[in-house]
Amino acid sequence: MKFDVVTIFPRMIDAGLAEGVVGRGVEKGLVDVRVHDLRTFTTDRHRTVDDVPYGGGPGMVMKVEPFVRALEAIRAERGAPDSVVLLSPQGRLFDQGEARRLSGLGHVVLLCGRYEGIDERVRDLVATEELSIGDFVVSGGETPALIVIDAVSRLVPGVVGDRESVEQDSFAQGILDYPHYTRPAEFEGHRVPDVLLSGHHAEVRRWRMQQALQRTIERRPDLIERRVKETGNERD
Ligand code: 4FN
Repeated sequence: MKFDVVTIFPRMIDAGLAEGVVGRGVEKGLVDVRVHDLRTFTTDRHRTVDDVPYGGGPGMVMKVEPFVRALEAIRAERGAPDSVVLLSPQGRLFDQGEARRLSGLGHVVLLCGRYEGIDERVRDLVATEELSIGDFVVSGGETPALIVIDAVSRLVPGVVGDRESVEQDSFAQGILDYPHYTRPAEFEGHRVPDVLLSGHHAEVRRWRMQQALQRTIERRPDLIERRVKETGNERD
């Protein structure tokens, strides 16, 4: 799986990929991330990536030309990507379904914004789709890009170890996780539920399933609704 990230803060992406499961996937060569400093695609002495907004108003807008030149360079070095994603609050909401879809592509480019916004022609001429990680204000597209790389890379075979992938199952099924406990069995009067200490594996499985479903219904009924829509069945 190939990613190219276009950003004015390449070290933010490097730092985010240095550790953890995805970091190991990168080391193993299963995930190939190349980070491109947008400023290297400028042509003026000051390496300008932003300018004042037409029509006035506060803040600065990212210029179109550096993004176009970045994509030309990526196409030349790495071939035509399957998708060019602009990370933006106007995008479709990124969810596990979107992660699964992107993981089926071989080569994805991620464009990160900064300042007040990006010249609309980046959408029209460079991006092929637009994704948002959620409804909140962030300072730039870099942390959203890292989230997308993380979620997609986990679905690339071999990136997540066998042990971790078992844990992933309940997420993949689209419901919340059950409560987890480890030693000690009692901490400041808070005891681990007896069933988990009982050694009755079938009982443990039942309890976990019940807890996971109860929590999902109480805290995220929308996840159950979505499962009904996707599978026509909230049981399996
Ligand atoms: N954000 C909102 C409304 C208006 C602006 C923002 C906002 C970074 C360049 C975009 C935000 C959220 C999810 C990228 C937010 C995302 C961004 C994302 C993002 C700097 C301009 C900006 C109504 C959503 C709160 C700043 C709502 N997923 N502008 O955050 O890039 O990917």
